Amino acid sequence: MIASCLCYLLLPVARLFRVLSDAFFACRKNALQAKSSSSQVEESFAMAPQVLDQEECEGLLQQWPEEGSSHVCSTLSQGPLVDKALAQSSLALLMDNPGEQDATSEDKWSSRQLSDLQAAENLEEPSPGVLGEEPLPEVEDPVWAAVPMQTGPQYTDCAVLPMGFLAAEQWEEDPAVVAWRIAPEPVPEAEAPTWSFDSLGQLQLPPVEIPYHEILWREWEDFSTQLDAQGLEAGDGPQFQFTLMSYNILAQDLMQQSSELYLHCHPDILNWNYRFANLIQEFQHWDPDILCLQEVQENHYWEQLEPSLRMMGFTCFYKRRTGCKTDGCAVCYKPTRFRLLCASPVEYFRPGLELLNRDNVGLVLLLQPLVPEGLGRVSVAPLCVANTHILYNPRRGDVKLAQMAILLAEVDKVARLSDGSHCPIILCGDLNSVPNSPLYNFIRDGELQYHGMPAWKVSGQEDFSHQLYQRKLQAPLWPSALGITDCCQYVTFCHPKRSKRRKYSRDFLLRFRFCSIACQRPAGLVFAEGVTDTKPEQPAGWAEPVLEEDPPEPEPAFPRAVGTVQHCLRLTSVYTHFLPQHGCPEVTTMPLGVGTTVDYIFFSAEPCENGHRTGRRLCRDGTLKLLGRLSLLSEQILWAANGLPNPFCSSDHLCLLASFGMEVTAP
Ligand code: KL2
Repeated sequence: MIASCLCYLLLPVARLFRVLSDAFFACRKNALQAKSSSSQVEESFAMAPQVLDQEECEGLLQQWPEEGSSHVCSTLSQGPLVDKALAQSSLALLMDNPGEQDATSEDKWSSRQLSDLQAAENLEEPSPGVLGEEPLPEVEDPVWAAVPMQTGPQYTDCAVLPMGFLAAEQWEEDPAVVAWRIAPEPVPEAEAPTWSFDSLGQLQLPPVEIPYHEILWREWEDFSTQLDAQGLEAGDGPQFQFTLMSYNILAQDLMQQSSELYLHCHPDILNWNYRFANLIQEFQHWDPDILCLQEVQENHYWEQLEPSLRMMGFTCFYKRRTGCKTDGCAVCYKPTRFRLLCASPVEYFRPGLELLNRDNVGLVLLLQPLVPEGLGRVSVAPLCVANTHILYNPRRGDVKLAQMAILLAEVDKVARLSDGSHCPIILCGDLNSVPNSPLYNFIRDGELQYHGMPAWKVSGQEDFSHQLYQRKLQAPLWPSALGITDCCQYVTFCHPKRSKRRKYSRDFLLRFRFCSIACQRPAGLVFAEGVTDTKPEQPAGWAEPVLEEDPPEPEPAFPRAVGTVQHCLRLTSVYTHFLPQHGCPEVTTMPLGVGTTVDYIFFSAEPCENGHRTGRRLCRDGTLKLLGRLSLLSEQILWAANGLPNPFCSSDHLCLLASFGMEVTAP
């Protein structure tokens, strides 16, 4: 009886989900085909067919809650979902088994949970797909298989291969792959995922690591031979050189909580163990000296990432988000290149402050570069590395700004040298704000007039101008009790002497003139006629004790600017957010196929050669020199690879990688 009632209730909900997911698949497929045809590829970016799917996706997009399901604390076991049967059963439930799905699903998330749990119970049973006993129902024209595309002139640097091309023999013939395969293996053989299992000819990946960088080719841009303002090459003179990667690796829990964002992906490529192997491969391939990760799930960090990164020669620091969030930020560095001077985890959550009630975090390290012995007796300044993942919510720019202010205050403290200046700084991570947004410009220009600005404008992620109620930023943005000035400095670091001196006002101190202690003659007081020979006259009616009244509020320890925030770290971005050779924007992530930049590597730069900031833009000839960067990709290229994540890039973000040189000076 209860079961049949449940069936009646849940069946329509499940059907609705299926219709929506079908519509979404169709919309993805249409857009994919449109994007991959050569005629479309040749169109200008302004005509990019991202408009094609907009209407179709609108229905789905409208369903997004303000913060998605980020409040949900998943209790689902994160055990390894490596089993093929499991992946296939969830695929079958998701795509082609409406009957089974309808019987158990309340919504798309619970249907996935149930299928995962069911499959987990059946782990012992042989997988039908592998043994060929009962082939899975055929999926017509799978949307996750990248559509074969004609390689136009725009794509000469981009070897996008359709899935069907990924036959083992072809990989084995490729010398790049041979070289790749003899590289040290980070993942033990037993844990390596096997993905050449589909008897239906789909997802026939070879059982070897796939050199993703050969699939989605990313150019290394070398600036080391470019002349700077003084006419010197960036690589001139003795230098300490290092590389830094910033990468949002997509926490498995967050992915499952926002599963509607990943319907375009084959479930197997979303499997954590598959993704983990790919991510490790990426770290190994680019081999950075410093690795700044976001969305690092705590259990994955301790059980897999930290041990693997340690084996690769990294020392790692981790800061989990507050509250019930299971992910956080990690900063890893090579102890052969740097010595740790200090590590400072940063929590943005402040109890009792509505503005800072979110669970995002940052992590700031101060590293001493270790100069190679060949350079003789020379010294290099310490390097401050800050990594963060700022709040996603596109409406809450006020929160994002306050979080950034806390990080900047921490960086100011950690990077401050004894003379008040700062050592070289790298600030990177996922800022959930787009280029040239007020938050971005604040970091780059050092100043933002925020008073009266609608909160949604701060990050530039979405346009909410049509909405009736718009939260506006009011001055002061955060209360003085936070202990951070409008210059994004901790109060104690801002006016240490002044704040001590002005702890009590003159009026307050004057009230102690006639208290009994003040009227007692000190024992050793020198007698000076007319000066120390008289007793102070206590006014008539002066009541003692003087401290009956509440002492007045201490004066604000620091002045507050009106509606402006500033910072004095001179920062500029490694990336320019534009691909001149393609004539289109760079992309670091593409939720639902829409490419955007939200990840950054900012670094210390000096003002332009005329001594003051021209248009508040900075050039790159400071103590930290940008020597090169790994180019980002365009939305079009990523579309051709079925968006992100795809079989080769296992996160919904691209990694950012830059090479720097630091001046070396004689002691
Ligand atoms: O944009 V992100 O993805 O940097 O890749 O950071 C957040 C979002 C991450 C941590 O909160 O979870 C994702 N719609 C889409 N994505 C969301 C949503 C949402 N409503 N909420 C959180 N995230």
